[in-house]
Amino acid sequence: MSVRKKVVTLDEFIIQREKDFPFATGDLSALLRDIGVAAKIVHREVNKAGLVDILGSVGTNNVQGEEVKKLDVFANDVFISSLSAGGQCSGIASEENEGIVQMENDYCSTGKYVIAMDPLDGSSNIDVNVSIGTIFSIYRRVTENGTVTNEDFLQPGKNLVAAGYVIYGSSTMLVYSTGNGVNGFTLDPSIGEFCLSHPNIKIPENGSTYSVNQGNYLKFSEGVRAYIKYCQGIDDENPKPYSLRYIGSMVADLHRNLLKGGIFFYPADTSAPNGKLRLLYECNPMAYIVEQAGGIATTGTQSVLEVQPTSLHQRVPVFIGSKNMVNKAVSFLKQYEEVKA
Ligand code: P6P
Repeated sequence: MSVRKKVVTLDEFIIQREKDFPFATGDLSALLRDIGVAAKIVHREVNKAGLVDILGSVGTNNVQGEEVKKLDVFANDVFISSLSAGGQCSGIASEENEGIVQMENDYCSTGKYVIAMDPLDGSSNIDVNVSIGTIFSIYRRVTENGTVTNEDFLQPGKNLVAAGYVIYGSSTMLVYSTGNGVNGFTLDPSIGEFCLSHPNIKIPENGSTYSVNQGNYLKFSEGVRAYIKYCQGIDDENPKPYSLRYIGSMVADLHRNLLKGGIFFYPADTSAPNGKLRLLYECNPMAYIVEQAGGIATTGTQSVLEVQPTSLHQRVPVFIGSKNMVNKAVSFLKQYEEVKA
């Protein structure tokens, strides 16, 4: 009788990998498990989002008499309560909150980590059933015990101890790295567990997909426009044009490019001099993951992970994905002297 291949659950994987870190205390493992629990709760609600209108539109009560929240507010509340219950996280910087969220109970003010997160990125896509995601990044706090300060969060991405995302799509996946490669887990709703499905993810060095909002084309710099023409054009080096794939949900676009190869870019333009995407909880965590998988993430002038943050919600331009594609894009910026050669 063939023995069914044992699935490795997220919890088992975290515990196994903890042994790779001789000085691991188990706190980061507990934090990652808390994130997994919150992701399952958000998965449940996202998956019935389409039913909200039947059960009660946002802002009213549903048939169970529960207040129906906008899903991004709901996701924010779920992650904050799950992380504050665990005790390892002292504070959160969230896309949904202007300032830092201090963990409620004193027990958490001794937690050694802080988290920057976008609880539900791309939430405008929920109503049209397009994949959305949660993005998180974990730093060791730099201040001593007590309330956390901006200083704990305004650390360059190279200081991250872990980062990851959850994609709520045709299946729900959690992809994360603690600096030792990237692994992907697919939620099996029949057992309520994230199971290892994509071990040791490596992004192909080349790809044939580019992801950019071409609606902004006329507002882009000359170098960016020239690179887009390169992606579309035919020349000896690029015998056939790339395919444009742009979902408008960063997690979905980057997840596809991570697995298949490709480049995603959200450059600066005349109306957004620093681009649109946030450094702390979109660009840094995604850059951490992509670089752990062998790719590159740059603002065009420097590595994303080297940027010294100055504010919680600051934006940076970003070019991220397959190494050779990102380097090609930067070569166009250099050619048009938009970055120092
Ligand atoms: P645009 C979603 O709102 C988001 O923050 C990212 O997930 C996505 O990549 C980007 O904005 C899309 O922005 O301007 O192309 O609609």
